[in-house]
Amino acid sequence: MSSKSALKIALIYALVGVLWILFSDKALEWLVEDSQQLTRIQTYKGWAFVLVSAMLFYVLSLCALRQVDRLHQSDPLTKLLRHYRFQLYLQDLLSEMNAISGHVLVIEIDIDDFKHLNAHFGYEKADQFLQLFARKLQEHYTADTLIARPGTDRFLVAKRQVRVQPEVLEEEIEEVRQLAAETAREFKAPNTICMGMALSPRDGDSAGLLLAAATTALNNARLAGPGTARIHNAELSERERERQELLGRLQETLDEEGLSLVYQPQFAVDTGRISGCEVLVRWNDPVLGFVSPDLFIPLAERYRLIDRITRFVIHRAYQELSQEGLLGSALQRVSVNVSAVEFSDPQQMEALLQEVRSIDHFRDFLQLEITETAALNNLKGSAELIRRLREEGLRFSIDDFGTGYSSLAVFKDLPVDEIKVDRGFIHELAEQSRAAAIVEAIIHMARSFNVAVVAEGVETEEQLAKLRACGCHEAQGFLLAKPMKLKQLKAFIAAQGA
Ligand code: G
Ligand code: G
Ligand code: MN
Repeated sequence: MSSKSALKIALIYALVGVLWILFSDKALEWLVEDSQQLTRIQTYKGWAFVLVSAMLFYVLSLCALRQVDRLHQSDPLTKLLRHYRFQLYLQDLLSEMNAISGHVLVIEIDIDDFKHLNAHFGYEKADQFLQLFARKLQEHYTADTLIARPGTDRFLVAKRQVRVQPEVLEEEIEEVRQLAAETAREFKAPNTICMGMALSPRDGDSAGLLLAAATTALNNARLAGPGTARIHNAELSERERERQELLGRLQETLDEEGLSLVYQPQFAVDTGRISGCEVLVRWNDPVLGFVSPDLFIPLAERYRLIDRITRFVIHRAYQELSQEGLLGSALQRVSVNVSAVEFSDPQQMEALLQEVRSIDHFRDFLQLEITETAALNNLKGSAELIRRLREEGLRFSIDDFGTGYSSLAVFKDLPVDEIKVDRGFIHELAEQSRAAAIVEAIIHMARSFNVAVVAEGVETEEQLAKLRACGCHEAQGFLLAKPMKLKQLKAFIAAQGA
């Protein structure tokens, strides 16, 4: 950039000089005939040249320096790039990546309802919000990612993109969304963000085109409502649109309390009697039909609806089971799944605890199930949280035990009541002697720590026999009972008692 400017100045100077030399003497000779006068005027001409070139230098260097100034200006609030510089750098990045057939991803971000943030918190606090979000963006991306704040509550990101599959781009969206959510959480503000994404060269191979595509995508996202994101390419954003539709439907269903529950009994291996049950949520939508929890649970986790689901499940399970008189008699223990997202968020766990306190009678029977990876993620935090929840009278179970990298830490550091041996081990129990040895060792260890063991996903008599031989306490699986509705559960329990 600077060498180009310098060259331009030198060329203009050289051109003016050459023209001067070529034409000024000729003009003088033509105008002035007296040679003495000519010599005197020649001297003035020399002075005039110095004056003109000085002025020329002044003008040219002023222009060049102004450009440099503009380039080096960053946003004083966030220290991010200004729009102008961002666009120049983006063009450089594009030239570089176009040359090697690479991709550049541009994300344009708009903070939803920033006006409200300003009005509610005041400008100073709102500024701090922007600063924090900017810092999170900077920390999140590598140093060669371009990040700008082109407007009050607008941000721009441009980066080299190696993998361009839809899932990868969606992950990008998700990560930025997470940064915004963290920022909002720290400020206890409800704000979300909208995002528009564009990818070169598909959506544009110049800075101008690519930015325009990102802005179009952002505008589409904003039309769809707060918290949404759009990828410029129509086919890709179709998936995002479908997901938003599903999310909207899920929200409505939650408002109408339209989800339902099924219960899967768990059995004592030695007596074959029901020892408890796991509650599983179901979504049977009048329009969409059956929607698998594997689809909507991750969606709910992502859009912060999961705590509402958990509270619903706890409440409804208590209602249903106590209404049928099953609590305390046939069922001594009811397990409810708590997602990793909730477990790692103190606010959500506090809300969950409130819910549990409000139905005091349920506490003696309720057991929370969290996956092993969630529990081990932050071992110290988990241990404290579990201890606290147990003080409140809740029991704790570790789901999918054995799938993490440091399962033994569960025994060493977590005060849990129960582990559920992952169905992967149970599945191989009959064919694989190593799996059997591992399960046996787990059961031994659990016994010595006074932790109950449930084998999950028991599907064959052979597996059950092996578990019995290993001294496993309890089993759950299709062989013994599938997840069932309340009425069936009642009948099942009645038949067992008979
Ligand atoms: O049968 P099943 O398809 O229900 O469950 C699929 C997945 O969804 C399992 O991993 C299960 O743990 C999870 N799941 C089912 N019900 C709930 C629930 O109420 N809360 C949470 N967080 N996960 C659930
Ligand atoms: O542990 P988690 O909450 O992920 O387990 C609940 C899931 O396990 C539900 O989807 C339930 O339908 C499923 N499930 C229950 N019993 C069995 C079984 O015997 N085999 C398999 N494959 N899945 C089971
Ligand atoms: Mn479970």
